[in-house]
Amino acid sequence: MVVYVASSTAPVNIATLKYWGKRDKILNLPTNSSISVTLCQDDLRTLTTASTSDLFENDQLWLNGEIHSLTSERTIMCLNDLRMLRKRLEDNDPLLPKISTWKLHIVSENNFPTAAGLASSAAGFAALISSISKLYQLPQSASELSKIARKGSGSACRSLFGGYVAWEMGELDNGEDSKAVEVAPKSHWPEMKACILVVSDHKKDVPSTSGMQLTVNTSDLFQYRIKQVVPNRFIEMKNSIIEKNFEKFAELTIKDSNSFHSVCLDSYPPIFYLNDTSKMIIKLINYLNEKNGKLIAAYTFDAGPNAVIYYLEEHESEVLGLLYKIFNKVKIGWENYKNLNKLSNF
Ligand code: 2P0
Repeated sequence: MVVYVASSTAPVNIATLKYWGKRDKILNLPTNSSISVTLCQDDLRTLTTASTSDLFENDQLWLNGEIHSLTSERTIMCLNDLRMLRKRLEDNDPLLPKISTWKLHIVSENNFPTAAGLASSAAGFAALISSISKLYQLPQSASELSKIARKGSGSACRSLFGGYVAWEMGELDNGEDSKAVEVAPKSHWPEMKACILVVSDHKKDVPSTSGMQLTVNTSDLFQYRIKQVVPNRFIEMKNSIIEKNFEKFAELTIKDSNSFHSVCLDSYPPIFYLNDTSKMIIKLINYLNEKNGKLIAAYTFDAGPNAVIYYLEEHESEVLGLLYKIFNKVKIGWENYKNLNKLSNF
């Protein structure tokens, strides 16, 4: 029995300029470009092993120990693309083993709780694409592969890279120019730190895919966001990363989180992802920045109440110290609100 095996990891990425809205639901083509920061691989990543053999009867997935069939439309699209690229290699090189028609077995594991509301589908699809492309020995670049990962889950295209990543929305209807590119590697700005505050590990009320369609179809504010706000912000945020200008990066990150949650609220019926604890965190970070007379921390929230806080290493004790003071000692709830209102007395 011959089995070919390859493994790969992909990190979780957190958008600082949010992807929200599709212009093509099948190909996952976005209505705006986005930017993300990839979290440290050691902390949050998916590890995937892909294997193939002529004896395997079905495409099969083991996700965190549970067996799943690989039958979702999005996954099938990704597998078809990868098999087609392998087939092309096989057609051009008669010495290559003909494995493109064999079934695949995929074993995938997250080193973080899937229920923590972190973008697990992004790391999951990126690791899937990356491990199979390794198995098939595909020569395609990370940007080329990101177009396949995008079809699995939009944000997954950004997890093909480490560091600071842009997803260029592209203009073409076939999606050939809608891909992820590196803005800067992690080593460019190693002082940047991220802290995740898990406010709730419940499944989100409105899944991203249906939430963004509701926003596209019903929010007036959304048109303003994608036409008047994001195009400039995309350029400015990339520049702030290249110039390592934390204050600018923080301002844009905070504003874009606010803008994204505003278009959610402007959807009809409205979508609420933030809860009272999220709002306390916003207030806390504003307090911290005001107290310092400059921005030393930025918050961002995805499609859920959990916060990601970005800060520079030199301010770690200040940022984490305050978060610890507020959230680790007091039971989360109304008491915290009262504490927060008393922050100026600290
Ligand atoms: C992002 N989010 O840029 C934004 C911010 C959530 C809020 O990408 O339908 O899971 O699979 O393309 O990628 C979540 O959306 O949606 C997301 P699909 P995805 O990270």
